[in-house]
Amino acid sequence: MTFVNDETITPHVKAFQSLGVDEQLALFWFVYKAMGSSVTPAAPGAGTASDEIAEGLFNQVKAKSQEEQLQIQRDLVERKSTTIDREYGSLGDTTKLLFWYLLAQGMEHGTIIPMPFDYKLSSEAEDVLNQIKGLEFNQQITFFRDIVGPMGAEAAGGAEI
Ligand code: 45D
Repeated sequence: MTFVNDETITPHVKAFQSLGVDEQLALFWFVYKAMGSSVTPAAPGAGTASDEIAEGLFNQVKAKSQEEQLQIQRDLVERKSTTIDREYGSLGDTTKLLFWYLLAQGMEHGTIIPMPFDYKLSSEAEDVLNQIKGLEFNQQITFFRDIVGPMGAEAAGGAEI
């Protein structure tokens, strides 16, 4: 496993976080698309506690209207203190990643609000996308963890799962 120096990732994380909410969501989507099949949970449905928790939270989002689904994702990015954001905040970073992965899959399967088909990234977001594409796989994973970690809200005294 390659040693990943966090300092190489920090500028990319900062660049990502400096974008507007919708741009962050859109960029995250394009990154997911760019990764293609290189990311798949090792054993989908393996049934660990954290898998079930990610799925449980995902199912809550899936049950909402498309508008609410979008609002929930915007709230996560903006770190609002909603119920879902606090539940999200109690997850460990890998579980958070899995949750976003499930959302992206839901977008592909038509159960989560899709990207508008004509959505164009700003040139700033395009730059960040290219930076991320240029990272090695391990660095990309570190980048994702750093992005999804601080999203949502602080869990009220709960330990991370
Ligand atoms: O109308 O160790 C806009 C695991 C505009 C396994 C919009 C893993 C307006 C264990 C806002 C754009 C697999 C977990 C609409 C590791 C508008 C493990 C909507 C790795 C509709 C390492 C935008 C997992 C929307 C990884 C809805 C690396 C955007 C997972 C939504 C990576 C974007 C997951 C979403 C990634 C993006 C998920 C949901 C990159 C999700 C990206």
